[in-house]
Amino acid sequence: MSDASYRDAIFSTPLDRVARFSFDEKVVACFPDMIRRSVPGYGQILGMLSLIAQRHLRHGAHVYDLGCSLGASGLALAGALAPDAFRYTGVDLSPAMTSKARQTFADECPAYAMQVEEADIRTLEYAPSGMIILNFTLQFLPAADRDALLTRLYAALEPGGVLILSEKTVDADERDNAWRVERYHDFKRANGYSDLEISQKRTALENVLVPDTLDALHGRLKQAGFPRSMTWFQYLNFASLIAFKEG
Ligand code: GEK
Repeated sequence: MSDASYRDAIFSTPLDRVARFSFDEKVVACFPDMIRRSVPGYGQILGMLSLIAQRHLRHGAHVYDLGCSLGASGLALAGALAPDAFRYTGVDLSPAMTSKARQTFADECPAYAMQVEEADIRTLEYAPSGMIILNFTLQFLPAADRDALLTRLYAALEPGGVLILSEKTVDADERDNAWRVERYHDFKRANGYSDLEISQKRTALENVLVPDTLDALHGRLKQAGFPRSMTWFQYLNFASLIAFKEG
């Protein structure tokens, strides 16, 4: 059994003071299990990436995957597209994530042009790209840094390029928000998390993951320069948006 299949039990024992969540070795070891059981629709979003790429990506164009973690989006693209269809660069701040992602690409898709960089996506110099994927990453940046990053990504996209932005969201209406959060906790319970794990993870993510409303996300894309964006996927308090740079 590869260590990628370890079950997430990070918040299963009572912790005196719940530590702030971080993307360290412990998280990397169980990350695929954690994200699959914690993010409603994660698999469906990955599955659609290659279909979106087939429609929007020029042959051989460059793709960024920002906050790539273990490179799941890159693997999804390589699983569906030919080796010469695209060039991929995954970027992540966590050395534990980038070294594992590099190894995975070398093992799983050696014929593909897959690069992984350890860098802060806020300060990276971006090369022109046909598609930029931000799957569940913008939410971890300080709110004050989000607009500036999206503006730089708009500039890096080639005409006709697309940005995929997937995020945990919050509802402006308190009652709607409470309903979504409660059903989300039901979803996690049904996926085998205990009440203790759910509440400890929630505490650990406080002030680390600060979600926007869907309206705020569309507003951020507009201020960045995107003339058009739409929510193409929503499942409870998780959503994926696509933004188009006109060609
Ligand atoms: C997936 N997209 O599997 N610069 C670079 N990376 C960062 C930064 C930053 N400033 N801040 C956070 N990260 C992935 C899932 S996980 C989402 C993305 C989650 C990285 C961080 O190290 C982590 O790997 C990733 O963003 C967020 O489709 O765990 O909920």
